Formats: sequence, structure tokens, C-alpha cells
Amino acid sequence: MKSADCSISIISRATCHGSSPAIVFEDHVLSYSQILDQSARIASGLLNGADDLNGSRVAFLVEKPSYTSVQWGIWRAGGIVVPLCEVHPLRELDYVIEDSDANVLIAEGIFIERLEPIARHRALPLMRVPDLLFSSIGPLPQVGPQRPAMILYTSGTTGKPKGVVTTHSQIEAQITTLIEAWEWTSDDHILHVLPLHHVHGIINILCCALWAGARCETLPRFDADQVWDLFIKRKFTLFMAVPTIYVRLITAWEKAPASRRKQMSEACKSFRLMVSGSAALPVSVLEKWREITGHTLLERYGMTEIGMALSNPLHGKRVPGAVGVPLPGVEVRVVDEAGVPVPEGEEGELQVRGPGVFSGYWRRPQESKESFRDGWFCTGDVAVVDGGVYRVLGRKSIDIIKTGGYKVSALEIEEVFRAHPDIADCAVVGVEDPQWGERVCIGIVPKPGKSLTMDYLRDWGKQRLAPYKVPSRMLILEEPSWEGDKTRGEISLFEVICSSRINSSNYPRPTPRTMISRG
Ligand code: MCA
Ligand code: AMP
Repeated sequence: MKSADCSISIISRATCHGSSPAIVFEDHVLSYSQILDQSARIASGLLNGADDLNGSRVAFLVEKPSYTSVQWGIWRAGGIVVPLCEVHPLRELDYVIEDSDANVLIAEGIFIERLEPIARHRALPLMRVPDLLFSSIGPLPQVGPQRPAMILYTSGTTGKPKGVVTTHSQIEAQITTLIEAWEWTSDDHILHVLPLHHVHGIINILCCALWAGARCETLPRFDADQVWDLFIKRKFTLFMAVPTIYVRLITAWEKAPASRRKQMSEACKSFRLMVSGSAALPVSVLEKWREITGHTLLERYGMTEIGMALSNPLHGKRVPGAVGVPLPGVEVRVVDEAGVPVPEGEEGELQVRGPGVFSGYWRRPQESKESFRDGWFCTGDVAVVDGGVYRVLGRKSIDIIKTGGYKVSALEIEEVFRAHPDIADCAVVGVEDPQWGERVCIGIVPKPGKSLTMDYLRDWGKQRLAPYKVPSRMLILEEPSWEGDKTRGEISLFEVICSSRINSSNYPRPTPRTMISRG
């Protein structure tokens, strides 16, 4: 089969865009034809003479410019992509590789060394991108739309992250609804600053850009000054980010001298759309951004399991503090505890149905079953319809924290810190924070005679957890001898102490010894 002849729509469409620039990285440009060629080589190298990977999981950790060629290569060989996170410590990388039951690993550059111990320990082949690119192109399988395409790991209420499986047709639905709603075209030029192991970075930015034949410029990681430099240097049409990034960009603008500020604001004139999502966008941030750039951020709502569900309009009034209305092809409703839809103005759980909704969690049939009710996916988010638009009010579970757009599980973090030899008990809670949305905070009861510092605990935590999961504020408490409420045992009292109800007299509380904070 020729490289052009592919049954996966996003790939077959690329043939129409030929030599147009697809991925831009510093001064390097990868055209659509080059990605098609590279992905065909990677697919052939992975197949190594076999007909089809038949759903083998291929976990990979590569630099942003190679990401698409690897993703498409795995798809074209009939594999399932499992993107790994570049800031994860070994323990988390190993968890994803083990849980997804990966058959092959792919890495390049500094990531080869990172994955080598896991490959050795698990006796898995570790393939290097440059070697794969030397493969000659052989016959590639036809890959049907119902086949699983991707597993993304997301934190839940049950501790360890779960693998969310989406098929090619679900991914296509997640892409096309955004192409239609936000009117992507091949004239678009977007700057990509997000990680590539979540829907926001993978689907909303990268896949939408490549579906449209647009140009996607990448930065290895977010840096506010670099982003402003590029805004000034290029003529981007689109930008998408989490609220924390807009907060950082505003701070950089405020710190800049007046002449540079003027340039920064001027540069925003080339944009036709700027989007915020992954966490609630504070109205104050929306207003400040409008003041300095002239753009009213379009806020939308989504989730790893469903892609995007709700969006403010591209044309027409964007309501601050609201996430708009259902995207094309997506059905959304708000229900009460019994699963019955509630009238406008009443709050309830948000449920979603549609062609982009995932198939289930990887090898977790029970949790997959429990996450649906009457064919609707239960998001766990509480929402209300107000004046015809949806507002997200919060989550049903306090065990889920959103920090800088990342979703983390308080239970998972507690479990790790409880294993520390000097910690008798602990509780983790998200506290409202102007920069992070929520900040991960931990209350700790040390074992008798033991003392702990924030710096030490962060270092210790970062060896076991992604850095964004590691608490950045710590409350040291005396003995665990108080009476708590009954929801999660005694320790749930910490949530009360660490939260805004810190001074509430309704709860008996222990003596906080120290409140230690960083950042
Ligand atoms: C970095 N740190 C964090 C976070 N990120 N701490 C808490 N929460 C975070 N999100 C830590 C670093 O490890 C570092 O610790 C310290 O904070 C300062 O790091 P800094 O370099 O300033 O941060 P950064 O590396 O610039 O990262 C900030 C960021 C990043 C760019 C906002 O967190 C990010 O890319 N967030 C977006 C995540 C995302 O794409 N979410 C989408 C998933 P130390 O100083 O100790 O080293 S949600 C999704 O996909 C759904 C479908 C949706 O709706 O979109
Ligand atoms: P994730 O599991 O990482 O895909 O995160 C999905 C969660 O992010 C949702 O369940 C919401 O809690 C939250 N979220 C995404 N977009 C928004 C938004 N615009 N406003 C409030 N919460 C959001």
C-alpha cells in the first residue's frame, strides 16, 4: 500500500496538503508530505514484516516535532498510541506502561535513557525514532474506524489513573465538532505550548490543526516571555491554553515596559480566536485579557473521556463564567440524583452523549459500566443551565483537584505520602488559588519525634509522582487525636482546615503547628 492510501481520515486528508508546512519548531519545518513519509517508515519499522499490530499498545516519549510522525506511524501499523508524559518520574511512566500492557516502547533523544531501565526491567523492545526512520516502506494494513486508537491516562476518584480508550471514529468526532464550531481552515496558524499526553494538546490543538491542513508551531514547553516573543514575531490566528497560562501571560505583560506592552497588545490583532479550557476561567482573568489584547476568550468545557462538549460561540456573545452550549453532534443534560433531567436554573450532574464519547476504561469493565447511566456518560461535574447557557459549578467529589489544568487525585497523592516512614497520616486537598485554579495542599501528622520540611517532601514526592501532583503547601499538625466528621474518617478534618472554612468553629480541630508554603 502506498503511503497516501490510508484508511484513517486525518492521515488520508494530509495528502491534499502536500508540501504545506504542518509542524514548525524553531527554524525547522515539517511538511504534510514529510510526516506522511516518516509515519509510513515508522509503521513499517514497527511491523517489521508483520501484517498488522492488531491493537498492540505502543507507549512513546518523543520531542514535540516528532510526535505526529510517531502517532501516525503507530496508527498506520494498526497499533494503539499510549503517549507518555515527559515530566513523569520513572514510577509513573512505569505505571502507565504496565497498566496499558504496552508491547513496544518508542523514544528519542534524552528520553531513550529515561525509558531504558523500564524496557530492561519489563523485557520490552525500545525502538529509537532515528532507527525507525531508516526503515523502508512496506505494505500497511487497513485500519477500520471502530478500532481502538489511543489510551490516555486520567486521574479519577478511585486512586490510580485510569486509561481512557478512544477509537479512530471517536477521535474523528472529537476533532470534527471543533473544526465545525471554531471554523478551522488551512489558513490557520496556531502556537502549541501544551503537553502532548492530554486531549487539550493532542486533539484540540494538534489534531485539529492537521485535520484542517493548518500550521502548528510548537514550543517544547510553556514560557510566557517566549510566547509573547513569538506572538510579536509571527502572525498567529489561533491560541488555546489553560487559565493558568493566561494568568502567566498577563503577569508577563504587566511586568514589561510600556513600549513592549504596546507591541505585545498589537501582536494580538492577527488572532481570530483565543480559547481557554481544562479548568474554570476566572471572570477577572477574562476581563484583564480582554483589556490588554482586545480578545474575549472563548471558554469551553471538555473531559478526557468525551473530548469537548460545550463551547461559547465563535460568533455572537460569549458569556463570562459560562461554558456555552453543546457542540455540534454532542448531547448534554443536567440531571438530579435519580438521573432525571432538571429544569433550567436547577443544578445537577452534567451528563454527555455523542459520537466522541469514549468506549470505556482500559481493562476496567466495572468502572467503565459505572461511569455510564442509560447510555449517558456521567461527568461528575455539577452544572446549571442559566439563561440558555451552561455554567460549571464544581465537581461532585472533593477528591479531584484541578491544578494548572491538570486533574489530580487527592487519594493517589495521600496514598504515596502515607507510605513515608515519618508520616503517621495525611490528607490532601485542593485550595482555591489565583495562579493554579486550585493548589495541591497537604496536611500531615508526623510520627512522634519526626519533623519534615516542605523542600524535603517535595523532592521526595517528585521521585514518586508527577511534579504537578506534589503538594506545594503543607500544614503540620500535632497528634491525630481530634474528632473529625464521618465522611472520610478523622482526616477529612484537614480538608476543612486547609480550605476557605479554615476558621469555622463548627469543626473541632487539632492545633496546626506550622503552615509551610512555597511558590
Ligand atoms: C508545573 N508545576 C505545577 C504545575 N505545573 N504545579 C502544580 N500544578 C501544575 N499544573 C510545578 C513545577 O513542577 C514546578 O515545581 C513549579 O510548579 C513551577 O513550574 P513552572 O515551570 O513555573 O511551571 P510550568 O512548567 O511552566 O507549568 C505550568 C503550566 C503547566 C504550563 C501551566 O502546568 C501546563 O502545561 N498545564 C496544562 C496541562 C494541560 O494541558 N491540561 C489539559 C488536561 P518546582 O519549582 O518544584 O520544580 S485537561 C484536558 O485535556 C481536558 C479534556 C480539557 O478540558 O482540556
Ligand atoms: P480531564 O479529566 O483532565 O480531562 O479534565 C476534565 C475536567 O476539567 C472536567 O471534568 C472539569 O472538571 C474540568 N474542566 C474542563 N473545562 C472546564 C471549564 N471550562 N470550566 C470548568 N471546569 C472545566
